[in-house]
Amino acid sequence: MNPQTAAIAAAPAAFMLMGAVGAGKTTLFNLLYGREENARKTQALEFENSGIDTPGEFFSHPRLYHALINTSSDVDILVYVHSCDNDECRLPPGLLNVYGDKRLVGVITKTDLPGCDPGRAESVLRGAGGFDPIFRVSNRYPDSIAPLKRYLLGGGSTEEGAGLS
Ligand SMILES: Nc1nc2c(ncn2[C@@H]2O[C@H](COP(=O)(O)OP(=O)(O)O)[C@@H](O)[C@H]2O)c(=O)[nH]1
Ligand SMILES: [Mg+2]
Repeated sequence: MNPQTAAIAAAPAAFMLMGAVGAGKTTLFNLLYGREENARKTQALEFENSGIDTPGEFFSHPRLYHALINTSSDVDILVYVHSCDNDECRLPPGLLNVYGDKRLVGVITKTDLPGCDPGRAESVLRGAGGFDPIFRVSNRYPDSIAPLKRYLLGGGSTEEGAGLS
């Protein structure tokens, strides 16, 4: 384990954002930590306190699955980020089975898009894995991420998240 991952793993409840390119992971990550910068294309693992942002390529290219799976071994919560306009959820095979003790959280982003049907997106996620709770957010409306932020950074209460799913 490298020093950065060791620091992450030592945090109370470390989490990792994962999902396809363009799902809104980095925008969400920046909002969670109050970072001002615009999301640029994520080229490598990005660490911030107890969180890790990952490049979408890690999620989508079989050649890179191992990088995602290795990193996920160091965290407590796997956060799958899914854009509301995406009707497909292809999780890297085996990702969710490698470590049985993880919390699996779903986040549906871009709920501001016209035509977004969050209920439908949620059933896509439920069909793909045991994500619970599932949060609905729009990164365009930072207030909408408050329950997720409390869940990930504020002690891990599920009450708010469960109310939204
Ligand atoms: N409408 C809308 N656009 C978003 C939202 N979240 C992110 N985006 C946009 O989607 C694009 C990809 O976002 P990014 O955070 O880089 O995705 P990543 O590849 O998963 O890290 C950017 O142009 C963002 O501005 C959202 O909630 N609503
Ligand atoms: Mg990114």
